[in-house]
Amino acid sequence: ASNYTCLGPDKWGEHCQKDFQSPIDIITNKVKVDKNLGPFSFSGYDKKLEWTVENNGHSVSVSPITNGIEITIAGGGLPAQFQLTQFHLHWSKTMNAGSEHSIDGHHFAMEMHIVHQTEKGTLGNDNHAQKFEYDTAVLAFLVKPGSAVNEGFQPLVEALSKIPRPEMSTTIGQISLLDFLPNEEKLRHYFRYLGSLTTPSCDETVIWTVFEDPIELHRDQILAFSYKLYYDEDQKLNMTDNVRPVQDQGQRTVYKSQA
Ligand code: SG4
Ligand code: ZN
Repeated sequence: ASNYTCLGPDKWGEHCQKDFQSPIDIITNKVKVDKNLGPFSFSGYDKKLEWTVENNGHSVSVSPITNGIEITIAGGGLPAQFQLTQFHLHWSKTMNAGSEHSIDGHHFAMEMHIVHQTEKGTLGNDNHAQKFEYDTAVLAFLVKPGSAVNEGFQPLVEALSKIPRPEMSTTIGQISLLDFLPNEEKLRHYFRYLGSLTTPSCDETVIWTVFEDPIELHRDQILAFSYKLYYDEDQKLNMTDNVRPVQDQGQRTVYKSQA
């Protein structure tokens, strides 16, 4: 992860040296099945929208232009409804190094993070008032290279050449998240643990969901991220390996939805 956010992850501040950090390696024979981890309800995931696509200097961030449409998730063992804010990706030129999470030590080509937010401290009622610090729910999808072009994802790939440098942005449309996510049956199978943002500030406020079933993109679709995007104004540093190394699981348990 050289040059990732100017200073490498080993030089990130003390907020990033705590005990509940992300990503982690998920060791499948240690996960615990949790009956409360039922299916998610997705709302607005099927809506064809325009999206703003921005090179923000460490990833490509894709935010919905919602015009009042709410895109939310609930269920899935989450304590509240969470609202979509953006999605972004992490990647490498190497097909087994671009994911942040790993499964039994195995990294994937990329990882997509669909980020959702809720308000802190809104949980429970008067009897059960609970201070709740986890205001972010990230749905993580591992990406593996396949032989077919993923047509649903292609508009995003084509937009990359318009935003080579930091702070550049463009729009794409009419696209829904379901155009490139696994089908709903497959979305029932996921891992769950509590952790952090994977970039500074590294806030320990994230309910992580890592889906078992990877998304398949063509190898060229994956490589486009490394070759079209740059970290710097001079277009000298390809944006690639924007991946934080795995962190200690510590005392945490990783749960799995019921099969
Ligand atoms: C990437 O740098 C995104 O571009 C950031 O999104 C994101 O920050 C950051 O990763 C950390 O998110 O799911 N990997 S992560 O833990 O979502 C936030 C923006 O800066 C706060 C919009
Ligand atoms: Zn991320």
